[in-house]
Amino acid sequence: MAEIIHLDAETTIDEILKVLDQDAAVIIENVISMDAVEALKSDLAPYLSKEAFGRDEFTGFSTKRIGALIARSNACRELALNPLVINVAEQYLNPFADGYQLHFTSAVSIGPGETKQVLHRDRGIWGGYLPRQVEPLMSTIWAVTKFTKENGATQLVPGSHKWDKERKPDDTEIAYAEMNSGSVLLYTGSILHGGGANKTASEIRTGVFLHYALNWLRQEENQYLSCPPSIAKELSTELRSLIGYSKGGYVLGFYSDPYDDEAKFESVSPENMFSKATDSFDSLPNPEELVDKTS
Ligand SMILES: O=C(O)CCC(=O)C(=O)O
Ligand SMILES: [Fe+2]
Repeated sequence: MAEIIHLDAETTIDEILKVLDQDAAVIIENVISMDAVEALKSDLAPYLSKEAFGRDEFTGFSTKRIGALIARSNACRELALNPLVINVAEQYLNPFADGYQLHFTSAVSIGPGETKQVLHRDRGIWGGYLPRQVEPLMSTIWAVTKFTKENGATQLVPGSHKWDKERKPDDTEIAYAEMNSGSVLLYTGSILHGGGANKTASEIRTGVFLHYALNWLRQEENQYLSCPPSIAKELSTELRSLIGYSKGGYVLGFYSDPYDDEAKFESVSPENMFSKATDSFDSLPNPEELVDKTS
């Protein structure tokens, strides 16, 4: 039977990256306290108590999904900046971009009777245009409740990031992300995975999904609408930058202030919207280097 490797929260980033390279999935146990788990539960409860069920087989008719977690939950804001995860995301994605961004936030509650989700690779959201040698995603699922095989723990196929597109796993190659609440599953955009079936009579499996992507890709969840400037102004500069209110490299993601009749704020970093003193990418230090990178 396939297994997902479990490591503890003291494991070095290098060790975690080694397992991610080999399997494309790893569980880090007991990363956050039970108080932090309770805070997540209470932030999410008002939304998960609504009838937010999926609308098709993929999203699941007995599965609830709640987004906009940075706008809606202080506890999720903290999770998004968890130092261990941020370090892994930074290093894992580093070969493919000069930065990374929060790409997707969702609380996913799989209810009793849900059937297993089709196995897929999350990188498919970009429609198959990305070359396979580019790894676009380092994703997390934080266990808010316990994850068991019976209640819908995520199915994963360790090593399938290296498989040909056509290869399908047999049952012995599928592992389940069984973990205690407070633990986190790290997995990449190229691994075959899917939600598990919930065969229990009354247990609900809830995870908080926070996915990190290369900064030159379009985000799956539009962070500027899910967390508009009126809310983003409450966030730290670091978190605002992480969700996309920042520039990637020289010009990626700049804006010009449409309300500025004096045209003083042209082609500036989004951070300018919150602090007029912080445009640090104003000038091009080395034009030749930029030209070199484009060819
Ligand atoms: O709920 C899960 O465990 C996985 C869900 C998933 O992979 C997805 O919706 O893309
Ligand atoms: Fe997925």
